Amino acid sequence: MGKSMNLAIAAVLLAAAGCVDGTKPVGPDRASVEAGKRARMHVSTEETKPDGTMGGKGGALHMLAQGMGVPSLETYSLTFPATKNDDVKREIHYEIAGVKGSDFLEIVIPEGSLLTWPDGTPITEKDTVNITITVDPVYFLIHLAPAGLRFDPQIPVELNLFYENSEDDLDGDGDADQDDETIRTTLLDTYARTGPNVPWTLLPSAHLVETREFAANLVRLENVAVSW
Ligand SMILES: [Ca+2]
Ligand SMILES: [Ca+2]
Repeated sequence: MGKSMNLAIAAVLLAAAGCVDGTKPVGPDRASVEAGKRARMHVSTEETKPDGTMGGKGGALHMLAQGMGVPSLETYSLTFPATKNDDVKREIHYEIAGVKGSDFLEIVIPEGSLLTWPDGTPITEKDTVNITITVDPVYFLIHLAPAGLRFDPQIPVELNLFYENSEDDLDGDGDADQDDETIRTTLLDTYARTGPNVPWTLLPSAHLVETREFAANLVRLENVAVSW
């Protein structure tokens, strides 16, 4: 890495720190968590713009983050086999001291749903597909691979994402009030894209506002985010 790149990253981190000061965090823990989130966004994802927002259709996309102090997930990477001949269902939960907690994700691949490999080759009844779910540790963002694998639109995959453990201060002004609730109930949605250089587009889903859950149908493996 060249000196200019190091300087660029340092400048971005300084800018991020300035952002945190400007939002009047409620305490030092909040500030350090927020700084960590923003630093991570700038340094380790290829999906962010220089201002820390995600590239979205017609503007920035704000990804929903996990709340502070919420339990970890039981796993952040899950690989499982699927065939055309069986229903496959997998779940990822939160976990506290080795005990399974509330739901984070549920995916169902119905019998007959697997259609084509990413290169367009048909998936046959003899094929076994190893599907991998990778979960972002900070945001409600999952990567589904092999990206581009297609499902029969008549028998789509069912994906449920549960966000009861999300952050409450969605607008980042240091409180959790009606403004945040309005964002959650009216703007929050699911978005998808197949790779880092492709724009995010709305992924149609049902928003169960009361239970804080999104239910989407997938016709291909891609990246899915809960965002606004
Ligand atoms: Ca707020
Ligand atoms: Ca407020």
